[in-house]
Amino acid sequence: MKFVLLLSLIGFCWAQYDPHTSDGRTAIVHLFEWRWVDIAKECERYLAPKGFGGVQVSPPNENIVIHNPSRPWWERYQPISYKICTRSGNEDEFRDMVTRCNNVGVRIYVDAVINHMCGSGNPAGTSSTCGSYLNPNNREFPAVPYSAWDFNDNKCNGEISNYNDAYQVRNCRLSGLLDLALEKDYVRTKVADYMNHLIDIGVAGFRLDAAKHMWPGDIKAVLDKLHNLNTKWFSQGSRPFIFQEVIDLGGEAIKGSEYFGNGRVTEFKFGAKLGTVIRKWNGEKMSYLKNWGEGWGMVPSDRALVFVDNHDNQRGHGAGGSSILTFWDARMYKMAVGFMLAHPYGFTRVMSSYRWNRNFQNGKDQNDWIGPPNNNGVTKEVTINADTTCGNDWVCEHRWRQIRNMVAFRNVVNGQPFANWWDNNSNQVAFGRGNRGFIVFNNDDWALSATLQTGLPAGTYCDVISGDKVDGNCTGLRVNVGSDGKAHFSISNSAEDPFIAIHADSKL
Ligand code: AAO
Repeated sequence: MKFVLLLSLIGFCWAQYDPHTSDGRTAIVHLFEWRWVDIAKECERYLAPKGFGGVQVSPPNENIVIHNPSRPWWERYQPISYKICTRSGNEDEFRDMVTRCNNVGVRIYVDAVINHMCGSGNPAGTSSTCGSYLNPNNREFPAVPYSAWDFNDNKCNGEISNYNDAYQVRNCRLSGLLDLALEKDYVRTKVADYMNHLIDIGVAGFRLDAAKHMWPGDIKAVLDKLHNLNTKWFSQGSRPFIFQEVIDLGGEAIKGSEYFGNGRVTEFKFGAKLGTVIRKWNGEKMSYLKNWGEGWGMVPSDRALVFVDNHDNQRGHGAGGSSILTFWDARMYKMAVGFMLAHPYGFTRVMSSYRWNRNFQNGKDQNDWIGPPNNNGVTKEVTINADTTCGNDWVCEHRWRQIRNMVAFRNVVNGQPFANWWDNNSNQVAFGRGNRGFIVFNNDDWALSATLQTGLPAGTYCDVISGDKVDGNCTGLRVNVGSDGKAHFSISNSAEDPFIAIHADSKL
């Protein structure tokens, strides 16, 4: 009996659903297209001190080099080999990043592109980030090596055209990308070797790109071949954290739940619906968020990886549509990210982007392909300005005070129950997390003025949205909580950030 209990405890703590963050840290950040040398520095100078749990990095394996358009971000989703060799850096730089980040308690999660290789229409040659040969027409990738019989063309060599047909979605080509035959043990072994190489270096887990386009059983067969995490940083027997990119907004053949056995899934309803609510589209109101999470038809919290926007839907790729909020809509975006980080649902990922010149024609951004800030294809350094924001067109949303402080809020309230919900039947809402934190939003077109039960101990707290607690003082608003746990809040509808958040560590 005791043994069974112990086993199930181990299963819970060390399994593929656990991100293995240190000190109970609760959020990760996607440093989209960053170089490994910049991520290593960011772990040490910012992410560790601010309480971030980890980083999702762009695919580290060799990819095709596309010249028309010039070096798009999406070339990294067209693998040529499993050498660690991209515009983000080489294997030495990758190893150095993983070591330095782990040493300060920040984990690295790799975006693993294992469903396919490059697009079928690309010419043969050596246009790849490490110079490896490719011949898409013959389906030859000698640097792996893969050849014609390692692909699914015998099942389907056309495009996915019908998302109501699971067979097509998993055997045909996604956007013309050559679809690997993951039912073959040879292919599974090559993929697992790549992932094990990364695990041995010290990564904590993987985002499985295009998981919806792979059979859950094939993914499981690959995962079963994976090593435990490196015991230099992780406890014995730890399994890699797995989150699978499965877009399930409802109404298609494939359901996110089919993938729960393998790990977590990306919950795309989260950002699409939260964007609709904060934009007040379709008659949505923040008061409806009272039962946010499973109550809105989302997957169970302990199976969800959640985010407001991702690298696809912030530029019109993937799914979610026009309701998705991004840094371009900064005021609403900060509220959405603040809500996500305050709410107990799901494991949270913050997006960190670069700026590009958008060019909308008939509602579509013609520049949705533009790659990271660069000089002739060489990715620019992430420079840090005197005010701690980033230069060189790196947006660094994760460094925005409101977002960075809400990551800290989430850590402080970790494990505390959702509590003390209040709303005005419209777009003024508030809720707390046990007796550790409280947040109030005003997304109405009129002022908020209310005395609310915060659940917090009496005292003076610094609002972490308008400022910080510095040397025993608040640089922004103060909130006084009485001995009955109540506090008065006033939020103008024209405030720069119409929300207030206080927590145990922001108390004076
Ligand atoms: C590039 C070129 C292509 C070219 C290809 C090969 O753009 O023109 O044919 O190379 O030469 C990224 C880019 C692609 C790029 C690719 C490779 O986004 O443009 O192709 O790299 O360089 C589907 C997948 C999902 C995928 C998403 C983009 O299911 O896995 O498309 N995301 C990942 C990555 C992404 C990457 C890849 C996969 C490939 O995050 O960056 O692509 O490695 C429906 C389906 C979704 C489907 C979308 C879009 O969604 O449900 O599964 O996502 O369609 O096809 C409403 C619906 C919603 C629907 C949505 C859009 O919201 O409710 O269900 O509308 O119709």
